[in-house]
Amino acid sequence: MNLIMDDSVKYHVQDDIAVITINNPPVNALGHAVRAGLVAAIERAEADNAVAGVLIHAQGRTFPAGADIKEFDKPLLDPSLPAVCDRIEACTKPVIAALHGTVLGGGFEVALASHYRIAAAQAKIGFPEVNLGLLPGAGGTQRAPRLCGAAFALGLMLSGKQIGAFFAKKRGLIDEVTKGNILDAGLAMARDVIAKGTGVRRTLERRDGLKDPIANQSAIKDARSGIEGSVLLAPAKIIDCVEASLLLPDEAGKIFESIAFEDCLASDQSVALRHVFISERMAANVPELATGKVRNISSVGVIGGGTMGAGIAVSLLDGDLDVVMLERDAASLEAGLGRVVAVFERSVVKKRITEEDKNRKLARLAGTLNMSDLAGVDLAIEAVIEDRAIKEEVFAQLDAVLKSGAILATNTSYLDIDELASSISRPQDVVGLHFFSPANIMKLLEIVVPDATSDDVVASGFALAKRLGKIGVRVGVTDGFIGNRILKVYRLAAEYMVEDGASPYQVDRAMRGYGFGLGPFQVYDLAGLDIAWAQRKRHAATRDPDIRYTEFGDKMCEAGWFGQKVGRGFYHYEAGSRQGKEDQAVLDLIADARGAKGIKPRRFGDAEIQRRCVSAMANEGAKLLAQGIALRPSDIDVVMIHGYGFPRWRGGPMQVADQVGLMQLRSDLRRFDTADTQIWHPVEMLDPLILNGQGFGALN
Ligand code: T1G
Repeated sequence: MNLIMDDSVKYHVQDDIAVITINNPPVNALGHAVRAGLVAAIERAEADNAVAGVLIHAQGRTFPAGADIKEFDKPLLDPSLPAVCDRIEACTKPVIAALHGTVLGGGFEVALASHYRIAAAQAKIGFPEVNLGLLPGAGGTQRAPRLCGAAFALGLMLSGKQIGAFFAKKRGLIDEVTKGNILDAGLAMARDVIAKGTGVRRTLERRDGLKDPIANQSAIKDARSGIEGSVLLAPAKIIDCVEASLLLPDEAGKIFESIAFEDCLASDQSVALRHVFISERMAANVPELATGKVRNISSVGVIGGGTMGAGIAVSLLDGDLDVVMLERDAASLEAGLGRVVAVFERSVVKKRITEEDKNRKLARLAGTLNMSDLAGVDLAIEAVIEDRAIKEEVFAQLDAVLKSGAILATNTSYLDIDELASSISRPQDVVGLHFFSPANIMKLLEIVVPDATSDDVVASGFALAKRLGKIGVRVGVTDGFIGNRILKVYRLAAEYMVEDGASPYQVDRAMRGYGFGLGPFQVYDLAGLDIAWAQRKRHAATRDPDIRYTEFGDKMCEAGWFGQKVGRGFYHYEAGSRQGKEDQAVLDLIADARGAKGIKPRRFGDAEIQRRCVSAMANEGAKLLAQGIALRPSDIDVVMIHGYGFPRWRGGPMQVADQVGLMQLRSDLRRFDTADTQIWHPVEMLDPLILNGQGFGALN
């Protein structure tokens, strides 16, 4: 007898087993229809005398990968996921869950609420809720510890990491693992359970993981000390819930969990983290995909084997692409190839890859001194020094040798790519691929689209980003693209405050307190003060004399204080140490610079420092939107989080502006704005949004 609930949950009886099939692509998220379908199916199976057991499995690439994240910002419809899990667990006939793909969050909670679990050998299991500022809110914090103990459950829930099926079995979370077809194996397990008459086996009634209360209590203690000082809400709530599973009766534990879940769900942190999850995926939706045809890229020429060139080569080899590195002389080529080999050797030592993996990847790497050896590549990426004349020369040579249809990419961080493209015969094949250092680690890739570039090339850029495991963000041509343009105003905000009385060390502390790993002046020391100095000098002739200019940075560079690489910048570094010490000489230099301008220093509170920096970033973000450089506000958040260390749990400068409210943002900007600073002058586009009671989110 076949009964269709709706497409997302199907029900049929095979022999005496009710087979419930979840089918909600792409990842069988447990949206409302699936939840309602599951409850209806369980009730149908229970009422059907021909049914002796129930099998839950999923079609497509995975068993449910969790609750539907896109439903969290809407009123949640019944049945809730905790209710679905309770209904499955309460079923009077044994329920077997057959797991494959990435069984995550609520998906694994459905499995835990089932009475038996079998997984495909390749299946991955995990509780990634903490990455969304949430906790396993459908009984996971109560049921998991009963099977695997508090320590392992906490490890899974606080890390958000996935584990393999065999490991999950070893830890008692899974009963069986099959190398065969998961549906067949699930049916076989159901028949076996029915035949043996082992019946229902409710996880909440299990005590396998609770046999050693001492160990469980110390796991709670260790976990608490492990998050000491953290501002994140979810990890603390997770520990509270797992502790509740040890101390409270079943129902009370579940109620405790659901209250904690609601607290997390409503928190700004979770709203921000969910925004980031969706924004990371939305960034790939660019207009050129509708018309652009992705070109095949299997071989890539990398011009320049310096830090960036070598990192890009590693990333391409990790993407199983063939790479030819070109350098201007044998010594540079040897050094460039050496850098690539060194990265893989370090990964072998750290057991991230095997010796075989390393050899397989390096077998795809070649080096050359002859541009003509790049004639056959599908893509060429130049990563030579940031000098326009040299880059134009490289592009001219590439234009002369590359096959028709090859893509020419530049890794420039600042230069005008429209000009670079117009310097060759095929501007339609030019694109900016702005990697971030270290290029084999950083997930962000700014895909810069000059005016003449074809949709095929843009679409190919995004396909490459996906292949390299990067998050591609579409950017129009402007000085500094999205990230460096916002970094520039962030730095100006920090420098203005220092000239007005704040210490660079206080500004760094305030921004670390805000959630950045490093403050702006520590980043200056890391990157090198001379880089920005060279840029300021490059723009000196065109600088607007009416706009405020702080001199203390130039004075430090004139003194040779370029940062970590010379042991001295805003901080002083002992030989071989990356830990900077505050330096009175820097404070004296700044005080002299103030004195020279007659500036009477004033005090800044940390909150004002944070608000001045973040509001300047959001304002610049709005300018980038108004100029059409950025497609949507969420792209700006993705760039700042993945490229510039903006704290993920705050969601990015545009998300923060929405949480603060654009009205508040505008009044802050008006308060900070002065005639000689542009960075806080409110952008006009704020007004209509405020008028309509909207936030930047309305533009996503
Ligand atoms: N809800 C809604 N949509 C989802 C989704 C989810 N849970 N997971 C993925 N998608 C969409 C995604 O937006 C994209 O859509 C498409 O699926 C492919 O995803 C009560 C509270 C599963 C490992 O956190 O980690 O359960 O962009 O591009 O790289 O305790 O997606 O194509 O339109 O990422 O192969 C817990 C989140 C939820 C898992 C696949 N679960 N997902 O990675 O593909 S909270 C998660 C992932 C919860 C309960 C709690 C990954 C993936 P589009 P993709 P992928």
